[in-house]
Amino acid sequence: MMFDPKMLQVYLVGGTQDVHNDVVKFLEKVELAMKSGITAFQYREKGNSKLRPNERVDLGLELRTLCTRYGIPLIVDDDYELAQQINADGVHVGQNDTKIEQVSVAVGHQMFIGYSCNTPEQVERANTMDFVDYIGCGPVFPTKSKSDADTAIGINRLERLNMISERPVVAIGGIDEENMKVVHDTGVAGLAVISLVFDSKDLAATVKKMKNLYKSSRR
Ligand code: TZP
Ligand code: MG
Repeated sequence: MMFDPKMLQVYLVGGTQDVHNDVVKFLEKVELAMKSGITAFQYREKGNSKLRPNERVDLGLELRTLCTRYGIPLIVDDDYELAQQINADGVHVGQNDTKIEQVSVAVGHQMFIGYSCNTPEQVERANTMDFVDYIGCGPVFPTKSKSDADTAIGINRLERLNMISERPVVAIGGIDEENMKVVHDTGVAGLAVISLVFDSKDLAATVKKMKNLYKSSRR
């Protein structure tokens, strides 16, 4: 699948650790989110995840089937070998993950590449990398979903990073129903969330609220 910045609008990130290590519940929630209109899904299995490598491949293949059925891209966090094994559309790389140049060489033009950046220097560097398709900026607000998360950057710095970036930006970290509009209004191409969707009491309604932000704007 070719990269399109619109894919970033309602970007769900998650792995079994985000659903109390319950694979069945994880797949149910992911499918409901897809039905409700998320525009991308990133498989991020880590932290306190209990899945072994072969189980990640099996689950990844189920996610591959779901993403194809609902017509949205499957992106894998960091593990480009897993991404290749499950024929993902994209791979997302952090500053402390495998070196992005190495990932780019490994995946070539088979996959699009996302890169986490949260300082002006990191964004300027990403601007020089023609293999980077989008950048992820955050955490915007404090988050409980990433144990090694950096300090929150806040709305003003997010706005500044988005202005500097020559790639579309997806904002991540602590986005909730109260703050999603101010995050959207910084001009970012999309919102990436974990707990807002996985912990929602009405997952379909939450996804629809996120979609509506982008429906009523020209982006
Ligand atoms: N990267 C920066 S913050 C974050 C990641 C993966 C976690 C976002 O989770 P939540 O629950 O939407 O704050
Ligand atoms: Mg990472």
